[in-house]
Amino acid sequence: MKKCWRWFGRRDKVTLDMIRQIGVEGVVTALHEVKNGEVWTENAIKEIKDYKERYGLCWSVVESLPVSEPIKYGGPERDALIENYKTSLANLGKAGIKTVCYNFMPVIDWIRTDLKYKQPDGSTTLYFDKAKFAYFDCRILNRKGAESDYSAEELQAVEELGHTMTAAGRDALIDAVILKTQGFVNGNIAENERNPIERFNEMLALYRGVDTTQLRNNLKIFLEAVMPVCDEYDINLCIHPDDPPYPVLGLPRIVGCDEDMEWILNAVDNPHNGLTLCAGSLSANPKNDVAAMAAKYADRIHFVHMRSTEVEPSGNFKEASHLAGRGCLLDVARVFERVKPDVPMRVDHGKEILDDSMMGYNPGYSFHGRMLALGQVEGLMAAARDELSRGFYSL
Ligand code: DNO
Repeated sequence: MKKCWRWFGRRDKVTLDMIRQIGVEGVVTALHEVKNGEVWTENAIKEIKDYKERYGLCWSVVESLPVSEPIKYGGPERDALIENYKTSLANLGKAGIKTVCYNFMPVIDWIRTDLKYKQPDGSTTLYFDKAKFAYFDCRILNRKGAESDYSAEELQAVEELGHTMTAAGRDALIDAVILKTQGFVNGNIAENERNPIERFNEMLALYRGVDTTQLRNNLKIFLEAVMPVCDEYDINLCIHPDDPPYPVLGLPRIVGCDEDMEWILNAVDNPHNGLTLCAGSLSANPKNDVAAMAAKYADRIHFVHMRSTEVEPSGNFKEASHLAGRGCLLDVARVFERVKPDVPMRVDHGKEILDDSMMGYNPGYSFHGRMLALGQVEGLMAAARDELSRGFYSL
């Protein structure tokens, strides 16, 4: 696998000067300052590409070229927005960028309830607490009918949280779920949004009546429209799994399990319609066998995210060490080192260790934590390559 690193542009506190010292071979980035739905111009693409090249680093993967909401819910602006998407893709193609990651999650991208969950060793990690999320849904968003999506135990936990939750605790939850995590990944809501709840509820309302079948149809319409551009420029488009990989807030989510992947690949059977194998997102569903998915779909996987989670019996989960947890990253490395050794890969969601917490890095995108993870993953890759050179493999 090719060792890449997600970089959020010039405002990222992890600079290109830092990452070129730690063995990174390629950069994963996006035009973060361009609003969702607007065209990525040839000039803007060239400017950022040249900037990276001045540091001796190439732009390996776009993450993400965001798909705007009307494309996902099928609004009247869909056709015009798809045209913009095609123009952006063509402009990337002209610049020689061949791997583009995106997702198709309605309204909300990745979700965590705690961004600094304390570990016994003093580091912090990201955490998803189901009861807190249910509280957010039922008591903060006050979503109509939300209660029917939760079990009696979960509703009981919401009730209990209602007695102990402080105003600061509520604010921290809103900050984690809506502002911080969405803000820096080209989400719909900016980090400085003054009325996040109102804005969020308006967005949820756009999806009234959109179920799994409808969302799948809308993905198919999108893919069929953009594939000719991908074919012309040989661009591999690769959809990122849903995180967490199941429906939330009454919204359908369609990239969470093996059956979903199969559906997507068959719906538009073109090698440029591919997947991002995010071992972390997929591992949060105890039914998913991540390494088996990697082996099964390797020919259509164009980008890999190496991270892992530990899932508790309640379904709560946290980021695990890259050497542990349900992601089984050694097996994932075994698959790709054997069948796709050049696939771009980045580590994801490192812990905050040492002075990371003081540096203002984006949640999950610490420097030291991710650097440690990259070192661990390099070790896994070396082990997998060593096995191969001795002629044995298990997956
Ligand atoms: C979270 C990331 C996601 C991912 C997008 C891809 O940290 O893995 O935000 O970049 O879903 O579109």
